[in-house]
This record gives sequence, C-alpha cells and structure tokens, in this order.
Amino acid sequence: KTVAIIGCPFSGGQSKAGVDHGPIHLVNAGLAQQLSGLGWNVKFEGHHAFEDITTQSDPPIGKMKNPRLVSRVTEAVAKVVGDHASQGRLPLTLGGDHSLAMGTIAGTLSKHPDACVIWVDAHADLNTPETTDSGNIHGMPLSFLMSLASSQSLNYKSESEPTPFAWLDNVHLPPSRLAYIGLRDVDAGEKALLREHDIAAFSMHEVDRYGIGQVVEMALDRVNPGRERPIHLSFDVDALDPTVAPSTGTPVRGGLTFREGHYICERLWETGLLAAVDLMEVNPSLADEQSVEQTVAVGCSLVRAALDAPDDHLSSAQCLEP
Ligand code: DIR
Ligand code: MN
Ligand code: MN
Ligand code: MN
Repeated sequence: KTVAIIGCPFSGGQSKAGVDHGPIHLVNAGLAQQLSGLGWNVKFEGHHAFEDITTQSDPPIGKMKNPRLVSRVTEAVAKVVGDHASQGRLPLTLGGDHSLAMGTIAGTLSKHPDACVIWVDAHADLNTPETTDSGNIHGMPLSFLMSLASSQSLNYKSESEPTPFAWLDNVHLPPSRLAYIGLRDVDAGEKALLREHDIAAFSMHEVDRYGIGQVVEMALDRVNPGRERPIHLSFDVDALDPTVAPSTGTPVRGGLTFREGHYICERLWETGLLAAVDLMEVNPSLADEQSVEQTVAVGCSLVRAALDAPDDHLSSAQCLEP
C-alpha cells in the first residue's frame, strides 16, 4: 500500500495569510514518518510548487476573488491527484484552503467516477458565484463540482485566456453522492441549495441527537447504501471545535470533539472503501504557538486515524481488558 502526500501550500481561495503554511507544518511534524510507522509506503516529493502558476493580473469576476489563480492551481491539483490514483496510490492532500478540493475531488472522480464524498466541515462550501457574500472561493468548491455553478454562469469572455473553471465543466459529482458532517455555519443561499438538491447534511444538531456513530452510518446509507462506492474524505479542520483545533481561518464554536473527528476517520477507513483524503484549512499563523502545535498535532492524528493499518486497531477484547 502506498500513500502519496500532496502538500498544497495554497491560500488563494480565501483572504487570510498563513494557511499556505499548513502543509509544511504538518509534514515538519513528522506525518510522513508516522504513516511509514503504520506500515504505509509513503511517496512525498516535496510540496507542490505553485510559484510557476502566476497570472498577469487576476481581478475579481463578479464577486469571485482570484478566479484565474484558483482555477489554474486546482486544475493542476486534479491532475496530480488523478495520476496518483491511477497508479494505485492513495492520494492524501494537505491544504491549504478548501478551494483545493475542486482539484482533489475532480482527480478522484477521474479515476473513480462512481465515488462518493464525505465532507466534514463547519461550513457547506456550497456557495455559487451568485450566492457568495465573501467572494472567497474556498466557500464555493462544491457548487462547481456538482455543476450548480459553471464557467458559463460567470458570464466572462476573454480573447487571451480560457474562462476560469472551464476545465471543471465536464466534471460532475451528483448531489446524491455528497454527505456533510459537522455543519453549523451555513449561509442562507447554501441552505436553499441543500434543500433544493436534497443533499445529505448532518449538522452538529444531528451529531448531538443521534451520536457520531449513528450519524456516520446515516451518512453512508445516503451516499453509499451498498457500501461499494469508493469514498473521498474531505476534512476541513474547522469541523472540530475551536478548543480542539484553534489554528484555522474561520473557527465556529460548537464543533466536533477530538474523538468525534477521529471516529469519522476510523470508521471510513474501516469500510475498506477510502480512496482519497484531504486535510484542509490548518493555518499556523493564527493563534499562539501552543495552539498551532496542538492543531498541527490533531491534523496528523486525524490522518493517522483515516489511514490506520487494520491490524493496528485494538480489538474490542483488548479494549475491554482491565
Ligand atoms: C462562508 C464561509 N460560507 C463563505 N466559508 C468558509 O465565505 O462562503 N468555509 N469559511 O470554510
Ligand atoms: Mn510557517
Ligand atoms: Mn471548508
Ligand atoms: Mn470550514
């Protein structure tokens, strides 16, 4: 088994500096060695270089900020993730901001067109260029992936460059194959889209009501009832409570506990269907040094939980031993 670590030091999908340092801190904390320790062959050839992807100028299109840059970077990420997947490696993408998921999920779908997505986040990241308030593309990746937004809807024409996100127009994740866990800060336009497209959304209310064990099964029942589809896990670290993962750009109180976050990862690994993992939005420039260390350590720990070797799980008998 080989895991390919794709470090994506990218922050163009939002406006706070520092999230581009997330992958560097995760790797410096020893993530590659930790995964080797779990029995994985680890392929990591340095962080992805985006310096070669520059744009002459990148003024907003409508409300969308940095559209050319985000489009080019995510297209490149899609290619890298798709290549690793077709070589039989499990792509682990470290962000960077969550706009990167346009690339990671497109890459997964290129190899596994029937894949489903479990999106763990405080936010729905479902805004369209019309519904967005912030203009930040990290709040929009799923609308493009599910064809609720498209390059045509940008109403943009240029002689000298392709319309941003045109490369995504023939990528399509059916809304029936997306399930959210951990939502608690969803914009009005996003709520309307969730309802209109009947998307499986398990907010913190459902986590409180049913417990995380039940919620993960309910999510899988919606998007993967026969338990045969490959699963792409996209984990925004802000899904966790800010007391657990403080160093992130848009923390929202009332989030997942340490164990709830880990349980999701463990259970998805246990299905045997995990095809790709994203860990996004670790921002080491936000909060004090101890909070940064804590957030980076939790990020590594979530990844280990998602990529655990099956025989490393304590059997229930061992757990019950006094
Ligand atoms: C908000 C915040 N819904 C937006 N989104 C965030 O900007 O569209 N996503 N923070 O992670
Ligand atoms: Mn740094
Ligand atoms: Mn997100
Ligand atoms: Mn978020």
